[in-house]
Amino acid sequence: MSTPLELWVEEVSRITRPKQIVWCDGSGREREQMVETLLAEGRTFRLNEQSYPGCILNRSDPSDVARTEQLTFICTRRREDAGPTNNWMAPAEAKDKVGKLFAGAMAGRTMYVVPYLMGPAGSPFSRAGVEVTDSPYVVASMGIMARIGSAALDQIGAGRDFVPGLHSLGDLSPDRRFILHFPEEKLIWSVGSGYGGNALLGKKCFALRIASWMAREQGWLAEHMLILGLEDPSGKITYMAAAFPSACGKTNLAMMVSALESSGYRVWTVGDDIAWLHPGPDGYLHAVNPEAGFFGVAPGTNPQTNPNVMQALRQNSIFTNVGMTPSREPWWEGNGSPPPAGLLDWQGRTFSSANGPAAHPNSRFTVPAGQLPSISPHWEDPAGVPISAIIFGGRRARVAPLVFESMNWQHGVFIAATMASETTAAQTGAVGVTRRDPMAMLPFCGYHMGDYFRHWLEMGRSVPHPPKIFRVNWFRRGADGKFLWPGFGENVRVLKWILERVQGGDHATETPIGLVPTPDALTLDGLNISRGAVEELLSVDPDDWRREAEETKTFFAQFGDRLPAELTQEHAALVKRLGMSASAR
Ligand code: OXD
Ligand code: MN
Repeated sequence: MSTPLELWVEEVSRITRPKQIVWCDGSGREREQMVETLLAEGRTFRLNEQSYPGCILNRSDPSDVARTEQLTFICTRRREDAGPTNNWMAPAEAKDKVGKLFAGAMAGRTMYVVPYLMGPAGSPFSRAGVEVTDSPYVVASMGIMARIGSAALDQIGAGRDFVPGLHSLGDLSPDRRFILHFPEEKLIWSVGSGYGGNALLGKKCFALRIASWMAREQGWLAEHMLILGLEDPSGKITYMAAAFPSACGKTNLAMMVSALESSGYRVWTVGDDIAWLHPGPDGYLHAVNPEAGFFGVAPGTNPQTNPNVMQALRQNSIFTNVGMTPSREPWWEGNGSPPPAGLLDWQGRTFSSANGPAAHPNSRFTVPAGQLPSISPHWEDPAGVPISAIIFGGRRARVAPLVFESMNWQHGVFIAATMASETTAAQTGAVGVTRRDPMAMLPFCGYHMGDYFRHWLEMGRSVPHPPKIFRVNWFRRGADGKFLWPGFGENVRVLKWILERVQGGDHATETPIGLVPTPDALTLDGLNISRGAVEELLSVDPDDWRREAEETKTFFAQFGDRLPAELTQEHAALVKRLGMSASAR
């Protein structure tokens, strides 16, 4: 008798009509076959076998280079369950409309069946998915980003406990591109894009949008967060999770070489993009990284900003939409070396600045996590790591201080729900526009954001030792327009203050928005920064925050009666602390 998985694959192949079906096992031989197929297609190249062994470079279709939020839908029976921040389509309409695009879409192509596990093998927190795709690039990338083959099949067995995901490149036209999520039946459909976040269905589609829905049903959290361990001079490691919008430095923060390493502070990487947080038997939230690789933004990555990943990406990695040097090495803006003569840009043209940058601003590296020098010995711990602090951060040129701490969990949920950030090239659309991005989950929450806030409030009440909640901003600029804070490895100085707060240290001043470090609380030895800059970084301007409070009120209004009363109370309390007049409210 056929298993539910076999039946689904059969059903899908009846619709898409591929010339053949290949079940993937994640072996080295299979990877080699994928590379050979990609090379034959002409948009992929092997890189220098001496300096980048096992690495390839892929050039995507120029119209398919980033997540397309406007083409991403949550398909719930009731529109209000998707909420005002998601695009919505009724499931029947979606299946009818997009089903037509899948009909015969794989004719003449191979259909790959990729069983994958999100999370460490043997962990009660891990979940299985199966992606059916006609893209060998997706198979090769999934082989890095997830655990594919037997690890997943062993978990699925003859059962139906897996998230099916159907993906086809279609004709790659943005006019026929849809990324659809059916959270009620835990199903994903994606057509018309081969780009990572649209096409590697284990990542944003499953591990965030579908998983956030599952997490609410089952009492856990699926979040757009890195996970790191901060080792202190006693050798103790304290784990923190941090949410930042796309392309705001999660990868660099998670992999940081600490500026305070000589005094015993060291950072260990558990994950760089997604955290699944479950209440553990010890009363702490425990985090696992569901992924097995890093899909990071290349431009700006160099031996100073991220030496660990620069080492990791020298083998078995995939580079997408970067430039290529005459010696077949990958090249991107801000990699620490000047563009060599004969450089090809991301579209394969001889590089000329008149055509724009050599590497697309959202070009990426895809690297196996186990290759990272800073990878934590616990990154695949089936029990996850206990989280003591959650950090939320955005990219704000003004207003938000370098760091502040919430007064308690409820206030923490409020400061996370009201965070804003300037947009980046990770999504199609204007760059640099400030938008509210609650918990950095605006593009990834698979249900009504008001219900999501409520779930967060409930999670804090249900765990005996909820993490302390902080907000950071590495991107504040001075009057001269320059960044006030050096960032990167120096960010450990902020993590150290957070660690001290977790350990009960009292170097904090109360302000209307939360607790800010006292001027001498940050360890700044060896850093060339003026006292004035530090004061500016930590300053809280009530006028700015009054404007923030007004904007937040408008932002919250869209959630109607699904906005938890606790957040309205927090807003009112902030307004009071800021001493706003009734008319300004
Ligand atoms: C990502 C993103 O690729 O957030 O991680 O866009
Ligand atoms: Mn991300």
